[in-house]
Amino acid sequence: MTDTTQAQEMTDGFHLVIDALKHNDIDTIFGLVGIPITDLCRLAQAQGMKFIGFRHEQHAGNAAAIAGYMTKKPGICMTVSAPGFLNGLTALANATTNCFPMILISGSSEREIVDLQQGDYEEMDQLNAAKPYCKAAYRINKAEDIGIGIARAIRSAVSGRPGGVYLDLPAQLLAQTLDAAHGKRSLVKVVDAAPAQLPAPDSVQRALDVLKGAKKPLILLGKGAAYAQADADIRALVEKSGIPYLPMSMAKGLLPDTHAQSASAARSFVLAEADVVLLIGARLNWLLSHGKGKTWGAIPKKFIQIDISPTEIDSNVAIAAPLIGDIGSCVQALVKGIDAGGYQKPSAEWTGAIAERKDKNLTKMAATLEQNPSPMNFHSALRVIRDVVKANPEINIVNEGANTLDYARSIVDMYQPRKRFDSGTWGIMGIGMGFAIGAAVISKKPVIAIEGDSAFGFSGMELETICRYDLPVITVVFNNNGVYKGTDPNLNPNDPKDVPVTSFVKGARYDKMIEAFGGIGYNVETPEELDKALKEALASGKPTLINAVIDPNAGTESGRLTNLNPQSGKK
Ligand code: ADP
Ligand code: TPW
Repeated sequence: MTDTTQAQEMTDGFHLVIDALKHNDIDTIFGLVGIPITDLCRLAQAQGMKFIGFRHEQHAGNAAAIAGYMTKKPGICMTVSAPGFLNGLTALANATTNCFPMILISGSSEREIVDLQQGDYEEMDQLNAAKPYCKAAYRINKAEDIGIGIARAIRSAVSGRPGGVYLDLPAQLLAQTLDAAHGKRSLVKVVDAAPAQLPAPDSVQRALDVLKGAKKPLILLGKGAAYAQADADIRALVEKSGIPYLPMSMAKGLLPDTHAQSASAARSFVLAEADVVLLIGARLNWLLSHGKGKTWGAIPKKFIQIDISPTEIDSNVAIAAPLIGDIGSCVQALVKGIDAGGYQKPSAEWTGAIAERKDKNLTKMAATLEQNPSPMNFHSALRVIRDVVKANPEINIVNEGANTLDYARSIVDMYQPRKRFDSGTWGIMGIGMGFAIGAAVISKKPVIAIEGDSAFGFSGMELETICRYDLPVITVVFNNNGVYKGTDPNLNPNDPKDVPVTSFVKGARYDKMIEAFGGIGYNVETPEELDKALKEALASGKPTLINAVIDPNAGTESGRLTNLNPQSGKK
């Protein structure tokens, strides 16, 4: 070897992956280590990135997904091959279903062994396994392609309809070496990853014409609207148009839930009575009864739909005026049209009828919320959380369960955008601790995770992660001794001691779990105790779990999903 080659500076796949992420301003990795990802994560930390290590990949993936939703930058999850990858895949699929941008990066076995199925350690054809469950899947085979591969993954995750991307990194790729100068040149900075997509002028005109013809218009805000970060434009549209609006659960807080035009407390009434519905980043899926049937009443509807994905249009019912583009640009175009004149605000007859309904329902709800049954029920416990969030609107809320989800969604008002994270499009259980960790790490603000006892169980081990990173996460377990309720009978005719299919250990003390990791546990049985525990936890900023004892008889099976539950009510 000559002196010049000896002096030549080299880099390798490990460094290039980290360099490429940092080059694109990605500063956090959620993951779980193992060969060869351990060294990649060590290097990330040594190079100044934040690495958050989890106890199960699904929760690392969920944290990455919610980070993507909060920031419009893809959240990164790193796992090992086969089982680690598969554990992360649920989160990747859930992210894609919810339109959250994330990238699952998994180490993988060498192609020649996988392709001949020669039985490597944790061998799996991960690229093909991932493809049906994500927006895009790529494998990088050469170190000099790492820059372009990561750029492609980032752009795929955030452009158009956001979603999950899988990136396959065979172990030999990470070990490959490359001349450092060549490596540096191979990095790609993604320019304008999610470009504005302007709606066509005739689509805007068509939408305005439909709006102008409306007698009883309604705006539906979905989590796409929250994701878009077009908060001021959306407020301008709502307020200038004077149209009542309904937020979908994760769009709560985009405008404060206490806004005069919010029709949440008259939801069934407005869905049934409206004649024109403007959907902004909300799909007409099961969460909106597919845009038809009893929920939507007898009044014929005309829909205007703003979405970035053209194929979303007419997915369930005919859309009279599609508006394809990014939400910011589409909403701005509508506001411009309204400013131009010729638009009249909805009649006092329509807004007055809604106000009347709201008043009636709110009075009824207030009476229910004020009751103090013993043991506590969902309402009296959620009243306390509602008041704490009202006093501390910067709090992030994570929410899953059946009754716990349904009641918290309607009782706990939100005041700021992108502060509510829940079971989303799939109605999935298991997002709790992953979302809570992601939200705490990204926002650096407190999180209250409102968890059914069953829901909590899916990710409960991540309490250790919360304690290890000393995150300001307050988990409130609504403990009613079972999946849904805690009162199911044993149906086994042959064994009187058999366990009912939905029941858990009675009187379980989830608060003791967090104490094992140095966190603070509370067991509360009254609203006053819950209030005190929440306030102490907020003041301390310490990882806390509050075991809130709820009447096992409270709630219903499947929460409000009883229509999807053919057996419900037949017992
Ligand atoms: P929700 O569950 O709150 O009703 P969905 O997840 O069903 O909301 O709908 C979100 C919609 O928003 C998706 O159809 C997605 O394509 C769309 N979307 C996401 N981001 C944007 C954006 N920046 N501009 C336009 N549409 C978007
Ligand atoms: C991954 C099915 C829907 S809701 C739920 C389950 C298991 C738990 C309800 O009990 P919980 O709530 O949390 O105690 P509550 O408030 O009524 O007391 N597996 C996955 N996702 C879903 N949705 C299920 C199972 C389910």
